[in-house]
Amino acid sequence: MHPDFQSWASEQLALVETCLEKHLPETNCAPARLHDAMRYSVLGGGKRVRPLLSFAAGELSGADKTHATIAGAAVELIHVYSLVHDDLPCMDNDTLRRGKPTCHVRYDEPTALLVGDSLQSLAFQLLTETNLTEDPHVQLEMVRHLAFAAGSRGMAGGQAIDLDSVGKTLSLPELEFMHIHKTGALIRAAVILGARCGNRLDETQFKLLDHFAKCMGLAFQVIDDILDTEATTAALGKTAGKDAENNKPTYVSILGIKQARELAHELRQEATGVLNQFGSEALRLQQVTDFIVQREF
Ligand code: GRG
Repeated sequence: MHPDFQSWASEQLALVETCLEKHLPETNCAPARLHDAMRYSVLGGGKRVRPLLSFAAGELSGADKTHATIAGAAVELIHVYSLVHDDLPCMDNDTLRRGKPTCHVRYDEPTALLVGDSLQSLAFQLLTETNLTEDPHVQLEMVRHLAFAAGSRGMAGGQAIDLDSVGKTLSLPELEFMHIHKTGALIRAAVILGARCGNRLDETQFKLLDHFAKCMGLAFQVIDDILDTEATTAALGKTAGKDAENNKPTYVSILGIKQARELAHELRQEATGVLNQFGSEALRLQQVTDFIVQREF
């Protein structure tokens, strides 16, 4: 990782952590158990990739740092809600998340359900209680964008397709369609919301940025599948990752590891090609992209 990027990222991570900490309800306020579970699920864990994208896109568009922090934190809250629900027995039935017992294991299932619901509401509360742009219509568009990205035509829809794909063979376009929704929609929202906090970009540039984010979101997922396979192979000597073992189609199960790596490389090249059109102003976004595609965890 570039040393300059490392110190920049640490600074941004501290900002988003402080913002999340400040806006999550305290445990001394009722209902204490729910608030404790919300804080347990959100704080002190995760790579915070989505807020980093909001910060970097915000720098490109000349956003106020405080505003980009709020945009990134709102997207992160939706992301954590999705992880808490995804881990539930009725979905992926996972016991570990971010190196700790999952929310329903540490607390209980009804609490985990309510944690997800409450984090989703908190995201929109956060996004609406501060003026993030001079033009209120732009802020309204940010709220609409996040709502759309989280809903049935975005992340929740992608999750429905994912659940429905168990035991099925998906074609590559079908797998791509699922991931563009399940993980891609929120990655795109992180980039676009961060950028909407500034006023330096025109609508053509927003289209370019969205195309960049779409490639990045897919690259993120392909790499996730590769890392999942590699981790399972190293730990158990098996050649399929957790999702494949759960009978879910993955990029590796469909393409094989070599072609999946090639696809990740192509998507990264395409994302970089789009960023190059912004010139040196997009350096941070390039660095975050490199961080995401070179990650080893
Ligand atoms: C329950 C409505 C609903 C949606 C769930 C995103 C999602 C949809 C489920 C997550 C399942 C999963 C593990 C997908 C693989 C890619 C992914 C999103 C991994 C987790 O994101 P990271 O790597 O996690 O950014 P951290 O913990 O670093 O934030």
